[in-house]
Formats: sequence, C-alpha cells, structure tokens
Amino acid sequence: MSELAQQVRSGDVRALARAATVVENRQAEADELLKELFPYTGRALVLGITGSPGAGKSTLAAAITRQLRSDGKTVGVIAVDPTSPYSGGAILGDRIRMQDHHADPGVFIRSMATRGWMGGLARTTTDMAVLFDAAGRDVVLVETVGVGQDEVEIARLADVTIVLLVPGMGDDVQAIKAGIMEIADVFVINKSDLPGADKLEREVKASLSLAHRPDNWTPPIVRTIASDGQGIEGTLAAARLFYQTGNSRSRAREIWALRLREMLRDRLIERFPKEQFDRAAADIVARKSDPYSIIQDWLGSHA
Ligand SMILES: Nc1nc2c(ncn2[C@@H]2O[C@H](COP(=O)(O)OP(=O)(O)OP(=O)(O)O)[C@@H](O)[C@H]2O)c(=O)[nH]1
Ligand SMILES: [Mg+2]
Repeated sequence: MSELAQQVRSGDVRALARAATVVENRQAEADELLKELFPYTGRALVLGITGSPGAGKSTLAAAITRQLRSDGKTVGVIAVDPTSPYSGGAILGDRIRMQDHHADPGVFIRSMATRGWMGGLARTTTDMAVLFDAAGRDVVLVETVGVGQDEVEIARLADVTIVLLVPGMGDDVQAIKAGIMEIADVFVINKSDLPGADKLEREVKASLSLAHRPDNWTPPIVRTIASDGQGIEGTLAAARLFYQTGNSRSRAREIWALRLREMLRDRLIERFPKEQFDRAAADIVARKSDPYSIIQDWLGSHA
C-alpha cells in the first residue's frame, strides 16, 4: 500500500486533505489511490442532503454534525456547489467553524465547485465519499442544491437521501418538477417555525400516496428548525431506519451499475485526444469519412 493510502487509513487528517485534492483534481494517481482504499469502504453512512437554495441544508448539516460529534462519531462533509465556488461550501465551512468545530479533527469539510463541467461532478463526489469512508469517517454528509438532473444524480449516490422542503415557498410543486420527490428517502420540513408547515406536510403526504416506490418504503416526514437544532435526532433516526431496512443496499447495486457505465464512458473518451475528435469531425463534414466507420475503427483499436 502506498504511504498516502496508509496515512489516510490511519485517520491522518493532513493526508486526507492531500488525498482529497488528488481526487478532486483527478490527478493520475487518483485511481491507484482509490483502488487501494476501496476494500476498506462500506462502513460509513453516506447521507445526502438536498433542497432548494437557502432551504437550510448547510444549517441542517451543521446541526447534524454537532449531534454526531456529541455522540462520538466522526464526520466528513462534502459540500457540492454547482453554481459558485464561493457560496454554499464556504458558508457551510464558516457556519460549522463558528459552532466549535474549528480545529476539531473529527469534522473534515471539503467543498467542491463544478468549474463548469457538470458531467464529472457526480463521479468526483462519489470518489470523495469513498475516500472519506476509507479514512474511517462514521458519517459522510453530502450537501447538494437540488435544482437539476445532475444534482439528482449526486443525491442518488448517497445511502440515504434527505430532501429539505420549506413552508410557504411552493416548494412541494418545485420538488415534484425537479424529480426530487422520487429520490427522497426522508423528507425534512425545515423552517417549521414559519407558517405553512401543516399545509406543506399535507401536500407531501398527498403526493406520496400517489407515488409507488419499488422498495415499498414510505418516506417519513420530519419537521425541523435547523437553526435552533430542533428535530435533528428525529432526522437521524429516520435516516438510520431507512438504512437498517436494507433499502440502501439494493439501491447501491443500481447505483454502481449506473456508475460503471459512466466510468467506462469517461475512461474510453479520455483515451482519445481532443484533436482526434476534431479531425474526425472535419472528415465527416467534408464527407471524407462517416461517423459509423470512425467509431467502428476506434473501438476496434481500443477495445
Ligand atoms: N427561520 C428559520 N431559518 C432557518 C432555519 N434553518 C436555516 N435557516 C436560515 O436560512 C438561511 C439559509 O440557510 P442555509 O443553511 O445557508 O441554506 P442552504 O440550503 O445551505 O443554502 P445554499 O447552500 O445557499 O443553497 C440562513 O439564514 C439560516 O439561518 C430554520 O429552521 N428556521
Ligand atoms: Mg449551503
């Protein structure tokens, strides 16, 4: 085993930070490192937290972190910010730091921006979760803004997906539109100090009664006031219940089947230099060749 992998395994926080950079930047050694570490994974509980901008995801993540720390658990936090490298992640970092986790080696936070390439974010996020798992983190929290298909994909990488809704924002309708409704294993009605929580709960219940999940799980609805630390134990209990029923396992197989496809596609494409695509495109446009022969040829020489 490489020295870095050993240090990560031993829980060395500085090594974990170095490894996280290797993974995030997809340096050449990332695959080797993850290969070494993968056998030591499968122990962490990976919780995805998703919801509209400002729903309170970071506040909830910080409150859950506080709860887990007082239970003696170690935590890794991945904040995925698809829009800006500065907002979500930095806010989460600041907030957690403000609340006594500064200099606590039991909390490791990494925020990631897309840098304009959505396609790879789900993959990098999973790799990061693998890394944190191998490093012995008991719980890995993944915060993503649930607005589009890519966020939904990221959310699917978690063992348990928590969807945050907020009263009085028409969130229920938005959630259904974005396909968020189907991915929720646990619904959290955050900001339940605001008016409209009852109405929202009724609406979520109504749409749940119409949905049918293949695993027959009915997502529980938990109310929280994350900013006051209320409802945190209930949220964790609901997430653990889903995990313990074994539902996460069967979904893990689906997720890996999808992920393998994505990895195969990525790896295959990475083998061909960009110029080769450009040249081939020029040949196609000039009718010197056709896309079918080109692909056949490429696959033949790279299969
Ligand atoms: N009233 C009320 N405000 C809350 C609650 N939870 C969070 N907030 C506030 O809502 C605002 C947004 O919270 P964040 O945790 O930053 O929300 P977020 O979903 O992480 O936001 P983005 O990462 O920017 O999408 C902050 O001002 C919080 O203090 C709550 O339960 N009740
Ligand atoms: Mg946030």
